[in-house]
Parts: sequence; structure tokens; C-alpha cells
Amino acid sequence: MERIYIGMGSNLADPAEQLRSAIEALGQLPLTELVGVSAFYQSDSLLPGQPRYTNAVAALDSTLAPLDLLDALHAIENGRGRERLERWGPRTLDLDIVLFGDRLIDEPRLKVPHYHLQERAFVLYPLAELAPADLRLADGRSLSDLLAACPFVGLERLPSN
Ligand code: ROI
Repeated sequence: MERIYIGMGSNLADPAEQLRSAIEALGQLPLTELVGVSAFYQSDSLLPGQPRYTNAVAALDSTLAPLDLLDALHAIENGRGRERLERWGPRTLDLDIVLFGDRLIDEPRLKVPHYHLQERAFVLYPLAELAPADLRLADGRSLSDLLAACPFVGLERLPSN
């Protein structure tokens, strides 16, 4: 059993609803228990000309292998995304494995810790709600150092999920 953190993001017309349904799907994964969900946070897209994103982080305990979990996350993304494709345009539910226990994973399909973690306040701050204060990543970096180097700028924490 390993503790896994999943970064979630959506910029559909109703992103919060998209995240809520992703959370429900995470709770139904085999060999997996959903153990926590952060608040939802809104922020501007890192790419200009896109609607604002809603982001959150979920904590899972699972015995799934990393690539099996990755496949399951893609199935959730595609299931929801395809449903909306005709109405809303491109798939806009993103589910990323941010941390997977204390594993360092460097495979073509999957790099953990997530490559952009340190520059993404919309992942770091929700992660900090769920993770132990003294969390150290598999590569030795501490979450508190990453937070200190990534200001809470442009993030809006929503009052309820
Ligand atoms: N910007 C924000 N704020 N949140 C995201 O999840 C996000 N995801 C992306 C890009 C387009 C890089 N920008 C984002 O894929």
C-alpha cells in the first residue's frame, strides 16, 4: 500500500463539477481507497487565451502498480472528456500522478515526482493541505522548501468543493 497524490485540473465551463465527478471515479478505482481531497483552487491558465482552471489534489492509498494507475487515470479522463467533447471542445480534465509513495519513476510514459511540481502553486498548495508538513519527495526535496520558493500568487481558494 502506498500513498499517492493526484493533481486534478479542469477548465471546462463547469470545472468544479468535472473535478467532483473525477473524485467520485477515483473513489471507485480497484485496490484503491480515496483518503483525502484538498480544497478547490482557481487560477489563470499558464497558457494565454484559455479559461481559468480549477485545480485540486486527491490522496489515494493503493496497491495498483504505477502504470496501471496511469492507465486508469487516462480512462477517467477519456470517459469524461469524450462525453463532453461535442459540447465543450477539447478534453479538459487532467489527472496527473504527482507523487507515488517514495518512488522515483523515470519511464517514457510516467515521471514521478511530477516534472512541473515545483513551479505550480496550483498543485503545491492543495498538496500541502493533505501531505504531512515534513514531507520529503523521493528526490530529497522537502515540500516546505518547494512551497517557500513558489509564492501563493494568483491562486483563489474556493470556499467549498
Ligand atoms: N494552468 C492552471 N492554472 N492549471 C492547470 O491545471 C493547467 N494545466 C495546463 C496548462 C495549460 C499548462 N495550464 C494550467 O495543462
